[in-house]
Amino acid sequence: MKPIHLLLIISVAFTVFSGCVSDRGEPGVYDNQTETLSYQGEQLTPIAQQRNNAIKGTQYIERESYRLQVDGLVENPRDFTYEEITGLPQTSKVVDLNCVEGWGFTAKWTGVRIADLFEEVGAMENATTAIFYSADGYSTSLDMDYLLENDIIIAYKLNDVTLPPERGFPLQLVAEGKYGYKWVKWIVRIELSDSPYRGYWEERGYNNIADVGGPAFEKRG
Ligand SMILES: Nc1nc2c(c(=O)[nH]1)N[C@H]1C(S)=C(S)[C@@H](COP(=O)(O)O)O[C@H]1N2
Ligand SMILES: [Mo]
Repeated sequence: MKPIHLLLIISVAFTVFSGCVSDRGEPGVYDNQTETLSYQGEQLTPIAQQRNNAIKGTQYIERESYRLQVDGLVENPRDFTYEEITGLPQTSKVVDLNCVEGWGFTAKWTGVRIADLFEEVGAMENATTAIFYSADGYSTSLDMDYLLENDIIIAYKLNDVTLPPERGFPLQLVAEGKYGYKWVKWIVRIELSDSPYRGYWEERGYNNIADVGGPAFEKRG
């Protein structure tokens, strides 16, 4: 091979390779786990490039003492440990988070189907709303029908790494198709109810439906 050809091959290879690296960045390492940047042919946003948003900053929750309380209109109200939740059947999917302020990202989310959790506690027939409460005092709600029909999951992993504290460890709701303010982080309690509920941002005028692409605000009065 002529040296000029070798040079050409090297420069093409370098351009292609460095292009990949500079576009997407290196996969991050979180708690000794390396994140995934593609899944089932879809490109994922590196965690370092994902924005986050919270009313009172990061909440630091300890794995050992953590409990998820599930109560309200259920046959068997109870607490779940972190191990009990991660021991339930596991599901992964690629879902976009879209904040109502206009930014968003794509990630792989892994966790438990909320339907499986409700099965554990025996959700009552008359439960129409699930209310989610967080360690920072944040709350939001979603219709039971929406949660069950869309196989909505509560995630404990993001891009194949354990949710970092700033991203909601131990649990974040993956509210597919809904604006970011429905994606409650640091979940500590789920209450099933038979009446509508307005969470932190919804109480301040944001739409309680929160469909991505739909109106951000709601007329009330
Ligand atoms: N507990 C809690 N969850 C929250 C919030 C919050 O302030 N507290 N902010 C919400 C909003 S407005 C958005 S856009 C998303 C951002 O999620 P991310 O940090 O995973 O990107 O978190 C949502 N979940
Ligand atoms: Mo948001």
